[in-house]
Amino acid sequence: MALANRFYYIFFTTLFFLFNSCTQEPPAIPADMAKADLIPYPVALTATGSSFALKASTKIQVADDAGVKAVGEYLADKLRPATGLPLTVEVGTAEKDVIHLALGANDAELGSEGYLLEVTEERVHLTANEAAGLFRGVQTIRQLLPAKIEASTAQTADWIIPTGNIKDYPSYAHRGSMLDVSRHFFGVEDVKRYIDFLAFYKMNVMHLHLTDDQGWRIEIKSWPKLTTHGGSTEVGGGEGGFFTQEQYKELVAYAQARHITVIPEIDMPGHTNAALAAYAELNCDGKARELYTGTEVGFSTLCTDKPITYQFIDDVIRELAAMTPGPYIHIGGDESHATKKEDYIPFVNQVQDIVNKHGKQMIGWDEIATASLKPNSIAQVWASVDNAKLAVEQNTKILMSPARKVYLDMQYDSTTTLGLHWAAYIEIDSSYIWDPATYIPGVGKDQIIGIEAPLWSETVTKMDEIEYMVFPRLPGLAEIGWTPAASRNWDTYKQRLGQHGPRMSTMEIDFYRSKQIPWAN
Ligand code: TNX
Repeated sequence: MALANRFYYIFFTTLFFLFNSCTQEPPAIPADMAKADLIPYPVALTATGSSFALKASTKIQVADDAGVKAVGEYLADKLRPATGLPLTVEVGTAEKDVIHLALGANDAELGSEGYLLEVTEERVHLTANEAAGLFRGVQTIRQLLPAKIEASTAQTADWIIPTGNIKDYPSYAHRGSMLDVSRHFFGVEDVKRYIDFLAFYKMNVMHLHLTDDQGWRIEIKSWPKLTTHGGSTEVGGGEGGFFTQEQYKELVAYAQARHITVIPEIDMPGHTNAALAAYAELNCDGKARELYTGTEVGFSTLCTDKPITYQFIDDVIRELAAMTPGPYIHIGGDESHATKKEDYIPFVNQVQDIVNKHGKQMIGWDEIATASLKPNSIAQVWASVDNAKLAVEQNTKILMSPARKVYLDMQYDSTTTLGLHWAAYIEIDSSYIWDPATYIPGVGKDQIIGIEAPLWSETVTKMDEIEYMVFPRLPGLAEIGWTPAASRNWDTYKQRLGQHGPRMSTMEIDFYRSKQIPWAN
């Protein structure tokens, strides 16, 4: 070839390749959605073997609806830091290079929290009946991406989502966790992080145990000493603390933005030493109690035959109900060993009326089933099968929190240094392998609104310790609440949980590395 010809040949082939590399998409990377380590596992999933890639040009397109836009912004906030991509959120319905969020799934089976997710090489299409369903579906999108997506700084990775179709909705309407902020106080930032954990596993209830013997943690403007005095210490004698009403409203709004309902609990008539220390008149003998920093239970009681007691409860419930968009107020009612049974029952009946008067439904620990419950009240079963049966006989629905399975303050085994073991040692398999619908003979799925996992905080003092007790049991409990019993399987679950190790590490969660789990690196 003559020199000039050779030059032209090289020049044009180079141009050809340059041109092609600018206009042609790289081939999609093969990926198998069926191998995705989703927790909770979806109701139905079909993989199609390819992938959708996030690129600099990818947009998040949303329906013209405030709730949908908010979910779009939430998704962008989750995906931008690690990918470094702009992921602009805009109203639109492009067919290519978009994650599209829309309402109008038109599928009654999905309910308010279900979603349909369709991933092709061209786009991700998420639909639901309500914004809550889109929010749950967005958690699936997060989990379909590489674990590094959870990093707070830019990472290098193939940002691909495997192609396929998912149809998904929860088994139980109520899937929650309780945090005891009374025995040790945890502030706004810790509770927000806890709420984010719940959101990631598609849970929808944050129950806050706001008062107990050791501390009153919610400002009540008509009874200010509850917090100024009653909130001034905690187990072990630390300085305690409390939420102002402004801070509390901020938490409720933070949860609401994640389609999570906050259930506030004011425990009574027992577990009330902090209130009895703040106000002498709430005691039968008219003498204020000393603040308490130990861990005994069952020694305190409100004076159930004094009118001021009911004035006090009415004020507290009124102020709390005004800050509570959700349907429930939790009144505790557990372990009232210092209250006579003949006083306890009329007390609970009267408190139920007060809660209803302020437009809310009452929830209480299972002991409340010994009173006359309204059908719209809820008994949270933690210990007593007899109380569960009493509730069912009264047509009252049950919230399942059996201590031997779901108590997050129970130690994993005899070597765990944090926590207690009065109910059981609860390793990951034990926590996962049970079914709420068959756990109590005579109490079936129709009588159960859902499950809730409490973290009592006698031994837990800071966020790292919360994380160690909650993880990795919470993901499994979330799966029990969401995934149909027939699709739950310990052998496949432990593999998926193992793959969540890097995800939890990226989120800087200090989790317990149980030997039962094949942790991925
Ligand atoms: C029992 S469960 C309690 C709490 C304790 C917990 C410790 C329940 C309704 N009451 O007061 O903190 O055990 O595990």
